[in-house]
Amino acid sequence: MTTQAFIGIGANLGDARGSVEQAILRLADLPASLLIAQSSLFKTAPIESSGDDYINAVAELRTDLSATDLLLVLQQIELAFGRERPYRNAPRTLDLDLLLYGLEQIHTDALTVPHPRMTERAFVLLPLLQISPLITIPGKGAAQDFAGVVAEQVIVELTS
Ligand code: PH2
Ligand code: MG
Ligand code: MG
Repeated sequence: MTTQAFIGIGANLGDARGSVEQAILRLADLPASLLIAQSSLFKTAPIESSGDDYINAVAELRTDLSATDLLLVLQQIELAFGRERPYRNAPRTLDLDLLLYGLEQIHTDALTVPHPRMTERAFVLLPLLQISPLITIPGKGAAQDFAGVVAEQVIVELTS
């Protein structure tokens, strides 16, 4: 299990909370991978998106999958949850974003890692910091240093 990877999880269509909880179980079942940590679930206001509030979380894996193979299995899980893409940032049953893949910086047509907007979004940054307070974002620096940038965004930790 060679590479530490972080996955951003989001949903705001259908049973969003159930979908995020089920998605974490699916991540725990991925081949050649271990689920190391999962954040709390958070209720968050849509950012550049419409529809209901989102449920968001972040999961940490260790994996032997390549970044490309990890992306493919994440997309398969999204499809299994009925994900459709009618337009950019449309409400979604499940969104699984590869946020970080070790210290790699990846820029291909299919994949940009670190996720380009992760330092601007409380719904990614705060769950990430909850499970990995000292994490560094390659090319950007300590994740903690961006907490002030997102301080105005509405995000509520769900309990039980
Ligand atoms: N995802 C987006 C766009 N906007 N807003 C919230 N609150 N949570 C998300 O997961 C989210 C979003 C694009 O993936
Ligand atoms: Mg996303
Ligand atoms: Mg996505």
